Amino acid sequence: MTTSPRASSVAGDVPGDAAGEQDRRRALIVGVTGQDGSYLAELLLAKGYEVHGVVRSASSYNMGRIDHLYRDPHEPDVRFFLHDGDLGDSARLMTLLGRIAPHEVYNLAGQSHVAVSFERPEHTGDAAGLGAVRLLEAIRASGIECRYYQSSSSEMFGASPPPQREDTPFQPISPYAVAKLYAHWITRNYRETYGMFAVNGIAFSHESPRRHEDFVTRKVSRAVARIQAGLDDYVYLGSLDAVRDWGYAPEYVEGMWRMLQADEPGDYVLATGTRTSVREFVAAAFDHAGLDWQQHVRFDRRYLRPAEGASLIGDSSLAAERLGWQARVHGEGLARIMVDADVAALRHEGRHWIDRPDLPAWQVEAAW
Ligand code: GDR
Repeated sequence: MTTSPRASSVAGDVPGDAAGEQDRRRALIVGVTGQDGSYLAELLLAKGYEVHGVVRSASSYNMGRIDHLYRDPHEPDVRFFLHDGDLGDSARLMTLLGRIAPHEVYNLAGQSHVAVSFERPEHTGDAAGLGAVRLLEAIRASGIECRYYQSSSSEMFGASPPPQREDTPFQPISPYAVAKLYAHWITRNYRETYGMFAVNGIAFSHESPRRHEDFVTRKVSRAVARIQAGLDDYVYLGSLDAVRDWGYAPEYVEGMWRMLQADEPGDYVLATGTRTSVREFVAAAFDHAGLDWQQHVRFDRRYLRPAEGASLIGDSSLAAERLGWQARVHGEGLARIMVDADVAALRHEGRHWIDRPDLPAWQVEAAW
């Protein structure tokens, strides 16, 4: 079912004020239609929250990942609401904050594709960088007492050698990473200057069957399913030598939530601590489907990046110690989960939210 944001919001954009609802915790997720936003919405709803998502106005809305959370607003106990808005519209952010009065705000929005950021550096800076200060300033100006989560990225470490921790120097090497670094520091600045409970989760790559196929893990798992089904013969990739620390997105949104439950605000690395090269991920994914990857993978230089940094491998011992957070799924286990999901999706045929190859990742990943 495809819903319009307005259709799932109650009149006036605000939930009712019946007894009990006053005490319920409210969260605002900017970027609710993306991979992380959808998992976080599920997590918070399961914890009893009232969840408000900001959805970017568009001629066609991208609701695939959250359709299953939709309930008709006339049904009793609806706790999931969607609102038009985006990180480019400060006035709208102020209005939403004033109406919803959230206890927690999660900024998961913004152009999130590293390669795209070389093509669209200005847009990336506006969305991933300035978007954060618009939201922080809206919170400050509205005087709402809430906790703020900023989705920082391991890409900020860039050329710094692994393992990367909270105190590892940042050496960004892409417009995306530079934009994220601005958002990271402005979040710290608001924490230190205004005493806001504002935190950065420095998340290493986290993947799932909900990943857009413009990212390499999903591109590979989807290709494996299609090749196994006889629909394709090859997948075209760039660097197989790149090394990432790949974790499982549902575990990472739990880490985000834990950061906002801590006694003190702080910045934390979220990572598995394990290294997997693109080649190893590819081999594991094909192997799981009984295929030899070397027969099906072709090189295409269009997928090479102008700059490829050091290996990104995180050390999240601070999050383990202070938040009790630890990643369990990584690398090859992740490849198996993603291949299984794509094989099942293909077998069940029906239209799957995943199947929007017509939309670029920057449009699908999040509402900014
Ligand atoms: P990444 O994700 O840059 O780690 O950013 P991506 O999956 O795009 O690239 C991972 C590595 O794979 C190499 N690669 C390819 N990448 C893509 N997309 N397509 C290909 O065909 C291909 N072939 C090889 C890349 O060069 C790269 O080294 C992700 C995003 O989610 C960011 O938003 C987030 O901040 C970081 O992870 C942490």
